[in-house]
Amino acid sequence: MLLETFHGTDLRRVFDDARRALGDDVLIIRSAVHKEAGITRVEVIAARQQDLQVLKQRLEPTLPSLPSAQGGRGRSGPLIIALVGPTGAGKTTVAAKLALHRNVFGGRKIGIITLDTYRVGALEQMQQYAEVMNLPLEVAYDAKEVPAAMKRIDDRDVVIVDTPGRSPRSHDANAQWQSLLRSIAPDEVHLVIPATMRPDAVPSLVQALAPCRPTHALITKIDELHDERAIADVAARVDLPIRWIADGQVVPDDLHPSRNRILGALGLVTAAAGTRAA
Ligand SMILES: Nc1nc2c(ncn2[C@@H]2O[C@H](COP(=O)(O)OP(=O)(O)OP(=O)(O)O)[C@@H](O)[C@H]2O)c(=O)[nH]1
Ligand SMILES: [Mg+2]
Repeated sequence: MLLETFHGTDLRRVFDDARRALGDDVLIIRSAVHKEAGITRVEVIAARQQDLQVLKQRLEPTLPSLPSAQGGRGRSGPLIIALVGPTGAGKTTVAAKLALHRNVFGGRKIGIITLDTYRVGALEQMQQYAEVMNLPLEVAYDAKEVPAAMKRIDDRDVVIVDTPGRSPRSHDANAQWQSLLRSIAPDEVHLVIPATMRPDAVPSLVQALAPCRPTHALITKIDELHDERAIADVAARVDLPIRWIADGQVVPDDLHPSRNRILGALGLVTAAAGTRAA
C-alpha cells in the first residue's frame, strides 16, 4: 500500500513505528489523537516520499498533442483515445465527458466510435449521447468495417473509442472487441478504473486488460469513496500515467485533471488547488 496506517497510544512511539517500517524518507500524511474511554489513541498515516514522488510523476497534466496542419504528431488523421475497463466502470460516461468538456478538447472536432455492440441498450445509450452532443458516431461490428468507419471520421481532430465492459467469463467476446481495438490502433488507451475497486484487485485487472495495451489509467467514481485518500492507493497500484479523474455522473462537468485532485486528497497541495475544475 502507498499509505500505511499506524496505531498506538503515544504519538512519538507511533512516529517511530512509522519510521522503522517505512525508512527515513517517511512522510507523515496525517496524524490524529483522540481519547477513548479515558485512553489516548493515536493514528498516523504515512507514506514513503520516494513512492509519492513516483506517483507524482505519473500524474501528467499535459494534454496530448493534437493534429496540426504541420502533422505534428508524426501521422495524419485524428488523435484516437480509447477507453477500456470493467463493466460499469464509467467508460461511456467518460467518453461523453471527454467529447463535451470545454477544458479538454474544447473547440476541436470530435468523433466517436463504439465497439460496444454486445450489451443490450449500450448502442442506444451511445446514440443518445451522440445525438445530444451533435457528434458523428460510428459503430464497428467487425474488423472489416474499421477502415471505412475510420475514413468517415477522418476529418475529426479527436476520435474517442468506447468499448464493452470486459466480461470475466466470455473469452471469445473479449478477444473479438480487443482485436477490433487493435485494428483501430489508438494513440492512447485509458484503463477506466472505479475508485471503489479494492486496490489489491487492480494489478489483476491491469493484467487482464493487457491485450488492449493500456497507456494510461483514468479513475472514476471518486465521489463514492468514504475517504478520498483511497484514490492514492488505487493510483499507486496501477503503474500507468493518469491524466484525468471522474467524480460524478454529471456530463461533462465531473471530469478533472488528476494531479491536484489526487495530491489534494493526500493533503500534498492546498485544498483550493485540489478541487479546481478541469
Ligand atoms: N458516482 C459516479 N457514477 C458514475 C461515474 N461515472 C459513471 N457513473 C455511473 O456509472 C454507471 C455506469 O456508467 P457507464 O458510463 O455506462 O459505464 P460503462 O463502463 O460504459 O459500462 P458498460 O458499458 O456496461 O461496461 C452509470 O449510472 C453512470 O452514470 C462517476 O464518476 N461517479
Ligand atoms: Mg458503456
